[in-house]
Amino acid sequence: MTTCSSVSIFHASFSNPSGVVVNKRWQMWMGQMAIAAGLASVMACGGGDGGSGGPNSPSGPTVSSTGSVGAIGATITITGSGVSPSQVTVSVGQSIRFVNNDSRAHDMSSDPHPAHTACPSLNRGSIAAGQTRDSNGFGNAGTCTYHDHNDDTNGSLKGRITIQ
Ligand SMILES: [Cu+2]
Repeated sequence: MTTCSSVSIFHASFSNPSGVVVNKRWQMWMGQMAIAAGLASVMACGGGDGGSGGPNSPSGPTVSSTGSVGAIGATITITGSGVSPSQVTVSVGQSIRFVNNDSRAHDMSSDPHPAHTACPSLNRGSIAAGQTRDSNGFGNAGTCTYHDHNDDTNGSLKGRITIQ
């Protein structure tokens, strides 16, 4: 059990009736300070569950995934020359569609390589020649960049998606 004695100390000092006439404004100010201090000590004592979002928490994705395919906001075609267009803009909740018109497979994946963690919506596996693949929906506004995981240093197979 956690001890938070400061709360009861403050409570005692203000529940003790006194014959001395105290300036009312001063009394109210002291009361507010006691409440503030009491709340602060409760919050300080209440910790210990580790919480989330603290400085030691692992950073999540830059743009979350809705977990399912949304309306197609943009179509990106892959050929032997690379991706086109390399920069597109879609709305929050929408997906992008990759059309692989090249003669080899491409594995379009979120940056950074090889973790692929920034925009998990994009990690939809290898797209065989002639096939089409839709991303999952983008869950919030932001910027997603991607690469071909099979050819991660090829600049013509990198692109940028702005979600707004
Ligand atoms: Cu990769």
